Amino acid sequence: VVTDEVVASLRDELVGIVGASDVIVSRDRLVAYERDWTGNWEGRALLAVRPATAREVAGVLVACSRARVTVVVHGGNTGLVGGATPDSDVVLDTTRLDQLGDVDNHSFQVTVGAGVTLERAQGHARVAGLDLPVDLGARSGATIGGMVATNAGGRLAVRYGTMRTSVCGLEAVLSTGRIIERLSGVLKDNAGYDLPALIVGSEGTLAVVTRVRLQLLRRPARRAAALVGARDYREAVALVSHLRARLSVSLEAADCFDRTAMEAVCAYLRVSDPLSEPHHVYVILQVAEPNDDPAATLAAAVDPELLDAMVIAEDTARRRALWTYREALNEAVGAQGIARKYDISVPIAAIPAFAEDARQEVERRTGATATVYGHLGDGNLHVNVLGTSGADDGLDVAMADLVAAHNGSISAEHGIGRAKRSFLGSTRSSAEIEAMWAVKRALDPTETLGRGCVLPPWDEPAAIERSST
Ligand code: 2HG
Ligand code: ZN
Repeated sequence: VVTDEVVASLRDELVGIVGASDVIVSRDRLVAYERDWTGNWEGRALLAVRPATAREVAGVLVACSRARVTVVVHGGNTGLVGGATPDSDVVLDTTRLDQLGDVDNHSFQVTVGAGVTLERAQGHARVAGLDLPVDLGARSGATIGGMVATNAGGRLAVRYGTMRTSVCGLEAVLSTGRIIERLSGVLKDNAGYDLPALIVGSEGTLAVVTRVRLQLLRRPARRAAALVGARDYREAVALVSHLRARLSVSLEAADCFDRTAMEAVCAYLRVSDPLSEPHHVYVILQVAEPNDDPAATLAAAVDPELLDAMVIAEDTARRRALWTYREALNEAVGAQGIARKYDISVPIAAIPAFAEDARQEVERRTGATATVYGHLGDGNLHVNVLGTSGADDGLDVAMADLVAAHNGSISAEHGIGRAKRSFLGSTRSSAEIEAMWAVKRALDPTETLGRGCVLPPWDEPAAIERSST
């Protein structure tokens, strides 16, 4: 327990580092940091601090570790696993780490501050005719630092990979106050351990990311999107595999959502299903072409039997409107209540069997119908379950078992955070978790960063363990 005296003297020290206006102590301002927007996570912040440079971050971390106070990093608060929700911690808010570097026209790279939102980084790149290879629905709030810390995936991962693929360097601060800086962006650099790679996806438990060097891509000349109705997941997976083979690099996105999800989003947005008949599964596709007509390419590649159940959007406005059906789902579900969220991945061939097993398991245990959507091309489904008041750990265990049985991962793209840490052992072996703890202790010896996140407590039996190894 951190006493009021410790907090008061820490506050004074932090004011000395960042100035009084960037140390937040009033309760009515702290509440904004204490709750995640899904409603699943709520905690308490001792205070919040808003450093503007890596040096200031270093000062903050040293002061906190010396005072034995833990720190949780807070970007846009769009995470879904409680990783940014404090639990008697200091909140390190990255808002002021907001510099945008010049776009380098030789390498198509840019360096941006951790607190820059995805939308702002996209706008900056687009002025130079370039774009970010990662995109997701929460773009107006999600920060680049948070996306790096969680190795965010999103809708374009099927084509350009997750955040990791686009990070060509970063600057990060350890809890010891040491600053790691690798921002030159040189593509070939095999000098020693790849520390930036280790920090990507470490969810604020190893270091605080302060700046990121990003690889950009040339903005495709023309894009088209399509919504296709499928009979079931088998047909949907077959469609995506067929398109990947036919379209190769033109296919930029292959997301999906089920009928329950379509009904939820139509009710939420007060719109109607764009297809004339209801379907069990909807696939939303995006194709980019430098020269040819992407809509024609798409139409030619789709099985003629499916053409009846397809709408194509060619211009930007219609394409955006079509994507809204998919991107508003998270909010549409949130408007119905607090959902239990499972973010799983399995080999794409296992999607039809997994989706059916998951649906049955949810129905049997809760009586509810799961709302399922995700990134079909990545084998990544988001299973949202409403109306499970209180903790139904039985369902969590059953889902983890199901994922393990299908050789998948309990966290595809949202991370482990606080939500999944007792299940880490269902996807990672004890040898891996031991190695992770060794890394954690080496980089954050005072265990100041991200307490209670990612790694299961050293001495606590895991809720479920992987049977092999
Ligand atoms: C998405 O793909 C996001 O829409 C959020 O990853 C997923 O709401 C969710 O469970
Ligand atoms: Zn997603």
